[in-house]
Amino acid sequence: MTAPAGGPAVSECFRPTPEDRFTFGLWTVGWQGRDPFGDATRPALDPVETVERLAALGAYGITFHDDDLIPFGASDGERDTAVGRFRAALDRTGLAVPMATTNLFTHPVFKDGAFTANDRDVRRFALRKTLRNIDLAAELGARVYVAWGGREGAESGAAKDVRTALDRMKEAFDLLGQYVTEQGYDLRFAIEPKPNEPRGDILLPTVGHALAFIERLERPELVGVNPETGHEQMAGLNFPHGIAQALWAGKLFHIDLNGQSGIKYDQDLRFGAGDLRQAFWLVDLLETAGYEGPRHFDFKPVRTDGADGVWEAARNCMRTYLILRERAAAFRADPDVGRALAASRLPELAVPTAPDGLAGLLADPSAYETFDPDAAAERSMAFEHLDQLALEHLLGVR
Ligand code: XLS
Ligand code: MN
Ligand code: MN
Repeated sequence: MTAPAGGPAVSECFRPTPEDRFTFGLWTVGWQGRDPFGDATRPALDPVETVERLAALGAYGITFHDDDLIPFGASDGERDTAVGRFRAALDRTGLAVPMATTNLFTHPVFKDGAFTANDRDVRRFALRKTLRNIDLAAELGARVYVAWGGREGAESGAAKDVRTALDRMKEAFDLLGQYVTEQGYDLRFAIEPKPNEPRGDILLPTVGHALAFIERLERPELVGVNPETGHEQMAGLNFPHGIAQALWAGKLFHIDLNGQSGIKYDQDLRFGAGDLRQAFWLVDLLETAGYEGPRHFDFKPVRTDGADGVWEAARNCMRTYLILRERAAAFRADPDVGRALAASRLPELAVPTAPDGLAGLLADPSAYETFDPDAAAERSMAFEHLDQLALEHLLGVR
């Protein structure tokens, strides 16, 4: 993957292939640049063209909201035509559909939420809309169904009884779990947390909130998380740490990769923009922890650019991931790093604290009676050297 001396130019390296499992949402490259202050700056994209372009760039798959593919309110005939054209493009290109999701936020009917709208009729409609698209997702071979509750939230305290809303949220996921079980679908759910935008405050705002919620469900094994880089960073959180905890809990069912510069609106920059150091540690984590799911990019190509910028940004998301993968592997393979990790006592963290149990701990005088805390406090952890080694690998000077 790296440019060897006398080998191909760097621009020829880091070319993705379907084995890299890169996927994109139809709505990402398809974003027309409409924002709260301005109209679209680009024309609509045909999903068929998107499939063809992404396949040519070396992507593995494509994902969609129901309404990205089938306009809201389309007739059955229009629906069949849209799905038929899309499926034919998938067959032609070999692109997979590993994930699908529901749009429960654009139509004004969802202005107060979907699964937790105060209005019961809206909740029932939201569930039926979701179940309908789950059938299509299963038909197209998706294994993960994402649930982003963008409108599940409030702007004012009295407007939402949060404990009761969580009862309704649980009811919805229990029904969805029952449905896929009864249909025999090989499909699991991934909740996508986000702290705010479009609601002032959104329910299940972080990975931690979602993980705790999942354990209260009837079928917790069917539900995991789909964390997005920028969403955790909008809350000032460390994204690789959140991902590590999701992996630790066996709940990283899917991931949305993008870029974000600090605590502000959801920027959805291309992957690697924003906090590059967190991107480096994230790739290091995904590649060493055995995560086998898709590397899904959920970003918005900058609205200043035309189609050239759209496809270049898609290419760059994948290229940057591959560059960081190579940089992280170089960091792990460097003998100086091995020595620095040992000096920082990382191997010791993997040793259980009390392998001989509580009795052994209580019976060991070196653990307390003869332990010299002042001497232990004097040992340097040598983290500075370790961190500089990582930075230099990231910068490509080692
Ligand atoms: C919005 C979300 C959305 C989900 C899918 O902020 O990222 O795009 O990923 O509904
Ligand atoms: Mn986002
Ligand atoms: Mn997302």
